[in-house]
Amino acid sequence: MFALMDRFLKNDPISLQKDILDHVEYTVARSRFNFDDFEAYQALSHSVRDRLIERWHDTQLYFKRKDPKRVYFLSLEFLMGRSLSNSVINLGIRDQYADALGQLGFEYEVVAEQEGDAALGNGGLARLSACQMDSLATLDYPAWGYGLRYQYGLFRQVILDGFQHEQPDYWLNFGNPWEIERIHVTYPVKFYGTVEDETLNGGKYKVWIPGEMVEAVAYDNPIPGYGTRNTITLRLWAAKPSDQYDIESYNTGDYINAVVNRQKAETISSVLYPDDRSYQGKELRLKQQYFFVSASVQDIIRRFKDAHSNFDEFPEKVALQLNDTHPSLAIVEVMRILVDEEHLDWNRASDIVGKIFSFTSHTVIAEGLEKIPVDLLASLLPRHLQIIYSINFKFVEELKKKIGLDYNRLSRMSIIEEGAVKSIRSANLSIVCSHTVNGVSRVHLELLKANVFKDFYELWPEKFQFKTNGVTQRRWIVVSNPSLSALISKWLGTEAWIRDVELLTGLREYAADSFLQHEWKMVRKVNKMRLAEYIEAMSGLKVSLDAMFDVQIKRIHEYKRQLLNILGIIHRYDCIKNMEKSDRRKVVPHVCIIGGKAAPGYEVAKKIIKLCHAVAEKINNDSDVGDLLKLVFIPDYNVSVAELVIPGADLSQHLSTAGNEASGTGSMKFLMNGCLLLATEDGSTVEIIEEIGADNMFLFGSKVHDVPILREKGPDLKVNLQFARVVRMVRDGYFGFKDYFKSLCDTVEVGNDFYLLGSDFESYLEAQAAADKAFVDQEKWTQMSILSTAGSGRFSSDRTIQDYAENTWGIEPCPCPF
Ligand code: DL6
Repeated sequence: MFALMDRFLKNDPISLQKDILDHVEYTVARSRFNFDDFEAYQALSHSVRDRLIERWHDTQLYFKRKDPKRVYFLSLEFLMGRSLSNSVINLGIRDQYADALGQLGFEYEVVAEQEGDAALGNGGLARLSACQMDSLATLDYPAWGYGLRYQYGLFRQVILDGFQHEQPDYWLNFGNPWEIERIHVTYPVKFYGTVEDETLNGGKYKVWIPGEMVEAVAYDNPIPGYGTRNTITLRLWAAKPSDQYDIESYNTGDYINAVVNRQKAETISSVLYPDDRSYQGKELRLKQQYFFVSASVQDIIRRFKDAHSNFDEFPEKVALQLNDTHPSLAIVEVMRILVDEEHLDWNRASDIVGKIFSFTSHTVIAEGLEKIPVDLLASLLPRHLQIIYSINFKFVEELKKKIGLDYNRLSRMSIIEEGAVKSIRSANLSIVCSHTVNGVSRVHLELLKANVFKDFYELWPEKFQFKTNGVTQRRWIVVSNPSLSALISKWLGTEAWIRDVELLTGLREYAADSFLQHEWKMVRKVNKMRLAEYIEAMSGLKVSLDAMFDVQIKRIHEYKRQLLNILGIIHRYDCIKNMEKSDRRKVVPHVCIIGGKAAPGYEVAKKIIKLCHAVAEKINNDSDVGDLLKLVFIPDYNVSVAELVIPGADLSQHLSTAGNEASGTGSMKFLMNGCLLLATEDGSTVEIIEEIGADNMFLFGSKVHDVPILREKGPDLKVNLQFARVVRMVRDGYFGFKDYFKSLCDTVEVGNDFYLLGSDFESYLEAQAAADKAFVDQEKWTQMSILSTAGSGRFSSDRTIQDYAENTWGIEPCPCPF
């Protein structure tokens, strides 16, 4: 045992210091007597990585020996953010590193700040994947994540004169110590070409002769669990030119062009598509999807074949999770490999496929569902199109037996959509070929059953489940809010809640305790100070710590209704301006903070950002209003900005029109941090109410079932006068840019107001007033804040993952014992 332990790197401050200095000298190639914060970060991260690698090897070796059933989580997006702080917390060596750095004359926090974000995703779905990886590792599940290693992550948002501009995020510019390139783990990925018939040993098979081939190279990112040695793998694929394929083109004599053409292969993994709600049918996007699933499926089958020879055992060893429809071609790729390459009979292959795939949808709107134009697929993946036709033919034949010749329904359920542009419906393919279809909250599942997937639900009710999303408390409390984390542990008398977050309910019994309340307020105040410093550094604006920090940070979307927030702020401003001076003493000061990116082609969202800046310009420069109201737009919102903003927020706003947010995970992060929520009854909020009670938050707005009725009424809806007044102020140019904002104002006029801002405005203002009233009573507010954290346990991704493991994937923990 000693010999085994002895081989591990040591974690005492002296060994860590030596290690950091060695990396300064031999990895970063700087003098150990002279290096800066960034070089310290590079050395530190390599030192941490060494420790990760030890655990990772052990875990992988153990998995190999035990050969448990594994889950493979396929996602086109992972929004990992920074890795350093998360890794040292999960490895349990943060304080030792802080000491070691301190003795070298560096401050841990300053060094950790040097790391850029890995932003390989857009928003909710992508950050969820990252949280779920953390939970999979922590709960010891034998899991792999698979995705794409984009060279350019989500664009950087730059604001010039209040307008959003996009700049590329070349996040790899300064190297990435958190990945390991596996030059020997490569797979060929084919595109284009033709399909031919082949006869082999008396059997007839299809052979795909590709027109182009690229190489997928693996980059492994070790993901450590907390309080366990288990360290799992997030394997991301990068595209490289294929050596095997085009020797011929070099022989044609045009060497330069041949080299340039080869480099084009790399464009497949070059850039993340920055739109999270609409699907554009672009060839590059389809190439990305197929590239990553093909490499992943080849890798999974190779691993299976290393230990097994009979594919009947495949479903006992493999569960494949489709994170939305983006990886749905994995279904077809598995079929292709089993039938064309492994020569399994079609029915046997399709039986295997039906047992291994599960699918989770993250969307509520039918228009957001992916459709692949048949022409595009025919040219890019000719064999896959044939396979989809065969799957569909068999499905429709079976369906006819069950529902008869109801052609409308048959055509709605078909995987192929006829019409001006004949297309493949990725969601239908995923539902037909998966054993389980999951929604991401209870409301979401109800919506899927009633609308988007109604026909399928009626056919296979047993397939449909929901797993309410969750976030990891390691990242969203322990890493981002260390003082709150320490306070919680102190009052609960244990750190066990970091793995077993339901223990947070233990805080309930102290919620009215004045000592806890005092300490809680102090922690929150320090977090507010940090945020205020950031705001000042970023915008020059000084904000009062006595004000309510009132935050809405998320992607900018009409359905998320940042516009409602801004119109509410205009109303507040208007009220203050028209108030007797003596009454102003009663006003609760607000610092309104908004942040988020708009998809580059989403004009309305970009106008909302501009309006936010125009309103801020007016309010922040109005000395008559002073500290009573400030509005700040935080540019380039990303994971690390969220880690700073969330702990400093008093109130957070979640304003989606009911029935439009599948779940929403931002609310869960705020809740964990003791921030009160002002929200509609949508997605996850409905379940948050069950945990903390409606009187512990500020609810407003139409309910899910009201929305279709209100939309139907449309033009006959009563105009709210306060709403009409604030829209008129924007329309009349009170904030400038009159012509530019005209079309934005049009979107909320009666008869046009699809997201029901006008109908919800009155109730929104009432919720705001209730929040203001509560804020005045700081004792009550603090109690509500403690109760929010205490009730947040259900919203941990640990709970979500355990539910998936037990009820969808059928996998068991496999803790590495050494
Ligand atoms: O499930 C994660 C997250 C939900 O919390 C949000 O409500 C939902 O809008 C988001 N969906 C996406 C869109 N992606 N697709 N497809 O990010 O998923």
